[in-house]
Amino acid sequence: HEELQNRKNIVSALSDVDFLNPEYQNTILLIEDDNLLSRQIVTVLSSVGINCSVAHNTVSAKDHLKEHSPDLILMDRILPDGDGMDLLAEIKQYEDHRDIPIIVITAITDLELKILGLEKGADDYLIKPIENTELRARVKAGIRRHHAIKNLKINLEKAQSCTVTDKLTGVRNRYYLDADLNHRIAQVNRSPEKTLSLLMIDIDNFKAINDTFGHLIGDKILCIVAEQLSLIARAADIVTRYGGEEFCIVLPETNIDEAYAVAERMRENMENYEFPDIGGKKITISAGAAEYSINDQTVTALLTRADDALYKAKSMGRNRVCK
Ligand code: GH3
Ligand code: MG
Ligand code: MG
Ligand code: MG
Ligand code: MG
Repeated sequence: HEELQNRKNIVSALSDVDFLNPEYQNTILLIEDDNLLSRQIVTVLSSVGINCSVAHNTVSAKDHLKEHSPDLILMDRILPDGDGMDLLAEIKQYEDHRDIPIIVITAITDLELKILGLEKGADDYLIKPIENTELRARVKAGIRRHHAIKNLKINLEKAQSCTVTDKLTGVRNRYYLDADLNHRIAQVNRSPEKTLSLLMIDIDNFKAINDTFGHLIGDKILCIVAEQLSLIARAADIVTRYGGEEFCIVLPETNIDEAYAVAERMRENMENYEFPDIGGKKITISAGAAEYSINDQTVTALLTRADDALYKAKSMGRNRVCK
């Protein structure tokens, strides 16, 4: 936090760099073999709070990119050990570096070469001799674009994880379950030797918990149950909240007997768990297990059989697993 504050202070002290996002480092990689020119560029950019790392050839540029992800790359067209255009094409092939804007420095004003560079992924050009104000402006614009893309990606990831996560318990939601099951069923239909099972789990007498201790405590207990189910679930199993106080668990590569055993472990674990929010009182669950059969064909058919088994467990007195 202190470091971030420091960086914010430094950034705001430099009047010319108000465009910089203090959350980011603002580092660029300069690939340039001409010492005089690279010194000019480093001086000009560092005066506006942009840190340059300098590579003098393609080999050291590639080494740098193995360890770092700069906000922008500024590269010379002709390098001692290769063509800058080839290096450019290579950098753009890597997923990790694809978004980094690349500005090519060239003495050649030839139109065809410029077009070739753009086709290989260059984002902008600087023509030698480099004019300091233009250099600053183009680098700033490139970094700004890169930051915008970074922010978009972060927000997109957040949005995507929200749509598949249950807000209360943090486990996957029903939307995710549907998509995942459809995908897995299609897989089993293609390779019938594969197995797939499903558990439908419902908390016993949960209404009484809410009535006795209130909805907020009820919510807390739902979170703990989700956590405990996830604890017993194996790495490949997918715990989802199906709705209310019901959980659905997808068990890939699992037959009905193994599924029953997993459910039984979950049931037993809950039976012994002392809930701190209700004075160490215990809560039980009932579960129905079903294995996907090629006759099911649809998600609904499989869910219905797991639900039927759950209903059986409830009618046989709760705190049990049926298949
Ligand atoms: P059974 O053993 O037959 O399942 O009895 P039950 O009381 O658990 O079943 P019922 O379906 O009658 O009640 C489910 C209760 O779960 C009713 C509802 O208020 C509660 N519930 C559903 N979703 C939530 C939630 O998000 N938070 C809380 N606190 N309670 C919830
Ligand atoms: Mg050169
Ligand atoms: Mg019920
Ligand atoms: Mg219930
Ligand atoms: Mg229920």
